Amino acid sequence: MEAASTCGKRLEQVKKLTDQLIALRKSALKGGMNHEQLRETLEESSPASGTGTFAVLRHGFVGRRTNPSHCVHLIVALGGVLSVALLVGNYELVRDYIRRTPCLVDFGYFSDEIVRPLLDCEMCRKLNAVAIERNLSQETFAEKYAYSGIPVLVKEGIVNWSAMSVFSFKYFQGLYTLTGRRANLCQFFAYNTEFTTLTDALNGISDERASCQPGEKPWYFGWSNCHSGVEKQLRKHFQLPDFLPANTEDTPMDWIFMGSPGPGAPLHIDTVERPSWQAQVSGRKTWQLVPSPECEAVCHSFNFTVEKGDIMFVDTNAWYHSTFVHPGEISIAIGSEIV
Ligand SMILES: O=C(O)CCC(=O)C(=O)O
Ligand SMILES: [Fe+2]
Repeated sequence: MEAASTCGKRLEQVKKLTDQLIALRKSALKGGMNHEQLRETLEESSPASGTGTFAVLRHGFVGRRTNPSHCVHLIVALGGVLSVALLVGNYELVRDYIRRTPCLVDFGYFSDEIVRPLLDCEMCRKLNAVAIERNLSQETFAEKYAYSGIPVLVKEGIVNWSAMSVFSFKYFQGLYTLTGRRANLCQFFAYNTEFTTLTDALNGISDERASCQPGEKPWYFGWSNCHSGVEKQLRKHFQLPDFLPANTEDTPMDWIFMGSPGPGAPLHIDTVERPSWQAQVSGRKTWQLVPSPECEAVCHSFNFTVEKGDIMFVDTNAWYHSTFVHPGEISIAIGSEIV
């Protein structure tokens, strides 16, 4: 726990190092390495390579597999190793170092920024607000938003979901008592909590804290569900948004983000396959979208607020994003990637 909070306090250092790593990536590309070689170098280092784990992980920095006690030394050591490797032009040094590292997912955060293909900044040029739609049709969605990188907020997009009255902290607590610790096989994002697994978070947050009683610590966490029994239960209470094309296949992986008023997810970019929708079932949450570094000169950051009943759609692989929950109800949001 101590190490985890130390990691949190180092976010500024992390940002500095990320900038250095971006510069490193640019130098490596300039020096003749291509994106493929960079990605291979880093992916080969992962014990999970070949298993598809890389593609499934969403947020490298706070992923389930993080070993927080290693992340501070890694951040520092990695900067050193990469700098030396760059100076001597020895990329194998990087590969060897990564092979031995036990802090895979923390490293993944940086490696994503280093090897992420550069974005085509046309997608965000001139954009300085989220697009707002009501009654968004499947045709308009497909034409304007599905793969354009343009984020859209669909006001009152939730139609007749019992999730709006059923989902609560207590509901999820009850749901996951049935699964036991098997629920922890999927990803958990500790964000603004001291827990390392979903079941610890659900069991460790008292009723008083869950309902934001005065003097209680704020909390916020997220997880993906890969338990089929839970999926069945959840899907009784929501459907895929109407604006998704009829041939959209269901993705089995639901993502849930839940927490009290205060900070939500810290600024990050994802490495998932596709853009995602997210429905605000309870509370009010503001999203901050920030263009990736290569687009900073032509694109802008902006915020937008998702109210209870709204559905947003954004390519979380293309925009850095963070969230903040407004005072009032706890925030509960559910979503998935489009197929
Ligand atoms: O809802 C949140 O707080 C963060 C969600 C997120 O990071 C995502 O969907 O990629
Ligand atoms: Fe994300």
